[in-house]
Amino acid sequence: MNKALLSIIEEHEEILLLPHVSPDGDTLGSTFALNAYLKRLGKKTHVVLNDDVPSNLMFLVDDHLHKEADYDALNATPTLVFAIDSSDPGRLDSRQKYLEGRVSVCIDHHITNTKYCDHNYVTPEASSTGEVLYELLFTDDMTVPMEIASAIYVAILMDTGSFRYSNTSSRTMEIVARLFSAGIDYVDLNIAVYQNVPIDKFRFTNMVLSTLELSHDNQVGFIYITEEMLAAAGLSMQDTDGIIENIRDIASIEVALFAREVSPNVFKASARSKRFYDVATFCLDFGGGGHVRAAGCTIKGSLSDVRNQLLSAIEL
Ligand SMILES: [Mn+2]
Repeated sequence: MNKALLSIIEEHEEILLLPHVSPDGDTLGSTFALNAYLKRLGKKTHVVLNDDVPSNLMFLVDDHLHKEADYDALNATPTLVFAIDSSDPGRLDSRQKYLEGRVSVCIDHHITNTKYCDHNYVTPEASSTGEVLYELLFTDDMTVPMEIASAIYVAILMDTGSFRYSNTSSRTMEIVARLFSAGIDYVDLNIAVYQNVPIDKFRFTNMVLSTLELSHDNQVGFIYITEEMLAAAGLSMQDTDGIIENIRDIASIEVALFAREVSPNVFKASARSKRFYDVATFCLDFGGGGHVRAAGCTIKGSLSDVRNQLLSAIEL
């Protein structure tokens, strides 16, 4: 355990944890791993999140999770707040209000992290926030409690694309070995995370993939979803997470782009690259950010405006 972090935790009895908007496996796995750890120390904890948790990650969640309005009605009095896997306060939406007047700690691995908390544990070399958290809480001679090991495994698994991406290091695999030694049921976890797609989401995914447009000598693939398409399918934006990865799987593709309409004429664009293209810089030019191989931004305009802006900004 990191001594500086432990001494911060020791000074507080009631603690708030904040995962980022559009929660993924890393932010949720890391949040609930830390939540379990804090509970073991006898702390009173709360997790506040406005967005829905994806159905395949619901198993990570416990009854400490609240929506902002429900949590506010509790009149809880935490004095310490953790921001998890969130590079800037915007990733916490309206919940960034909880940083005010409390001791704040950020645990993250985004190179774009703005160090907006009182204490910032940010390791850009780490594959995931799960990996950063492991290094903060444990040493390799310690046995990691099973429920914590399972949650950290999911965090690392999902942010490394199942250990396929270049952020996977020998240290990542050493940590995973420690998690295996803790006795986690990794087959069960892999099935829960990946082989657990509801049939309506599967059919919807195929519909979104059918919007594929190739450009730049077939090296760029663009897909989209409008609010109308989503409403017709009766699904939420959360159900579109991960669809973009299918585009990157195409042999000729270097850059995959996915424009999602989050409100009328406002699109959230996700970008993924395979070998060399820096999508973090690409998205930064649109006011967004992220990692070199996975980044995002928000663009206003009609679908065709947004498509044109994205495709004309790419030089390959
Ligand atoms: Mn992450």
